[in-house]
Amino acid sequence: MVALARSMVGDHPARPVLVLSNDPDAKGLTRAAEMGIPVAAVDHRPFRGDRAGFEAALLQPLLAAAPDVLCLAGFMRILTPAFTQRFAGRMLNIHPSLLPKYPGLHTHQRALDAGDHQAGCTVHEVIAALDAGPVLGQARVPVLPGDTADVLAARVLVQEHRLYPAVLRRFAVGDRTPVIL
Ligand code: NHR
Repeated sequence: MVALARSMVGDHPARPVLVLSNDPDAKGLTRAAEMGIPVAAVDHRPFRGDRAGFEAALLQPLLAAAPDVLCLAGFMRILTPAFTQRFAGRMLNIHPSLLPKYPGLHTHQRALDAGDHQAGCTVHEVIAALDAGPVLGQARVPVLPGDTADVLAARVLVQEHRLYPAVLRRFAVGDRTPVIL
């Protein structure tokens, strides 16, 4: 999120209008506020079993900020089809695997367990089906001997911080040509 926000300066076609979290204690909210970006939080916990209610609450700050593009970054709540439809074609996510490998959770451990020699991250459009939308970019890293999930995750994260800004810069001007790093 900070890498995205920092990238939106100078001749960049986009500017951040809101950082919205489902965790009121997320460090990213403080970081964003320090950068002068409006922030909001909607705690998902009181909405247990009521995804529609949670999303209705998310919509209030979202509609007020009126973003053209939504970027999920570490957002861990599965979104309903009604929500993904509403923002169809303008919501992105970065996922820590080389999709279509390893949609969902625990991607690094799954790559290690499979004996993969490469891992990485993918920016994709968010559709109702989880981690299945059109791919807008990928970055690869080697899997090295002795890697743990945490060590591999840290190596992938460095690439996430390069890839997501590169994809957003294109996407913001309507260019969906995949970015390959
Ligand atoms: N929603 C839709 N409809 N489609 C996608 O592609 C989505 C999405 C919501 C989030 C991010 C994704 C990731 O990059 C994302 C993509 C959360 C889960 C999950 O299982 C899965 C994938 C992603 C995010 N969430 C559990 C849930 O019940 C909660 C897990 C937890 O809290 O640890 O929402 O990884």
